[in-house]
Amino acid sequence: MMNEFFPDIPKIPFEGPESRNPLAFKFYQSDKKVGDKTMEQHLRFSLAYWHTMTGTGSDPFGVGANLRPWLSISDPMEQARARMRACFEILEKLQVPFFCFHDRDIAPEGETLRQTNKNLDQIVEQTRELIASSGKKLLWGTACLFNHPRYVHGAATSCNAEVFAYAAAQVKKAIEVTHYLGGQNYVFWGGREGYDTLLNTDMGLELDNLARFLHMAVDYARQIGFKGQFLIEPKPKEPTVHQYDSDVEACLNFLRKYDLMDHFKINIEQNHAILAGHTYQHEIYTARINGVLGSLDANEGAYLLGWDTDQMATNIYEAVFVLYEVLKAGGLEPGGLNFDAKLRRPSFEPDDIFIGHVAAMDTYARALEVAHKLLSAGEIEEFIAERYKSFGEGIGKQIVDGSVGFTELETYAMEHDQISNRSGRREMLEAIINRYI
Ligand code: XUL
Ligand code: CO
Repeated sequence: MMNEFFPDIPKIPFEGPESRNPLAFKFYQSDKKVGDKTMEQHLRFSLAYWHTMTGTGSDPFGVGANLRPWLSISDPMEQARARMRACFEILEKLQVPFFCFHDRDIAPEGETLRQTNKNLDQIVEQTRELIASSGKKLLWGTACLFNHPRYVHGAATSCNAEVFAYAAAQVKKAIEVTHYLGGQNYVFWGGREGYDTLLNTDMGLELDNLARFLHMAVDYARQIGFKGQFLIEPKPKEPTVHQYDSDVEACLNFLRKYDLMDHFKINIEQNHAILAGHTYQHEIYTARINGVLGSLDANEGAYLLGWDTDQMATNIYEAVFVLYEVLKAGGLEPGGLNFDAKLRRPSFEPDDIFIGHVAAMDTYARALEVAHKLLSAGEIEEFIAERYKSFGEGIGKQIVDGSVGFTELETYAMEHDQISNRSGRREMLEAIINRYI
């Protein structure tokens, strides 16, 4: 490859579980079949531009520590162009088929909105060429409605109508760009759509306005022929004290109340799930049984910290339950597994980009194989079916069919009041899972 940014990194080979090479896959083989699909088709891995390319390794206590070859370029547009080329080199070497970005990750803001859009257009043209020559794809696009001070009170839920208008203009452009680059989804994470204190907040108006905004987005997308899937990404807090899209159930309530169910599915992130006091599996399961599982932001949060650490996922045990849900849902397409994850600040060398992604890709590949075996063997599913079998016969079936009410159930209970239950066997089930891992 000409003008490489990472000349010492080869295309990552598969070396198998015995390999000690951090720059080799132990489990991920893109063309390996698991059931009726290849690993690549099941997992649909995606790079998150904001963490992997634009992220500097700063934290609230320190400046950026990341060593990145494009950071020595001082002109912001030249740097943006170099970074985009580096992104495609990383995608190629890692065999990651997709990427995701916010508008402001890929091109710098200008003095005016017009200038900002011009900057964006230039990088988008370059991106389109790189997509065409590499075969890589855009999983989703989104707009950054939370970084600039104009969004201090939110964007679609700002108290200031001028901010609502500006945000609309920004999202209009971001949808156009996503469409132009063949994006398969468009994401709304409610960056600052929430409140800091109820003392200054009209929550009813803010939520109505958020719904108005999303309806306008859907209408505009259809007008320009964008056929991608719209996704909402829940998160309960951070940066605001309370984010409106706090978890999958809150999103479902919002989508139903405002008649948006036909247009939206949900993009679920592990770290957001645990901040909401749920497991990742709980959130995916809830989305699955409500028909709104759209895509996954695949990362891992620190259980001892109350904020969004966005770590690369390396916990196979948890990942098994993620893939179990994905397989039960019949897959993620057009969604995918987006590594919304950043390296720890001390992992600042360029190689860490590759080492980190290899670690996470192997985690999900291994988990996919375990989950597939588990589901094919059916031990867990059979146990659950047996546990609920009373609803498939006799009085249980009548309850399910809707042919009895309280009066009939009272008559039944009078005759059957000596009830016996059976053990839930949690420990036995956990031991079964361990046998597959
Ligand atoms: C923030 C977060 C975002 C979204 C995209 O916590 O997860 O990066 O994924 O805006
Ligand atoms: Co995310």
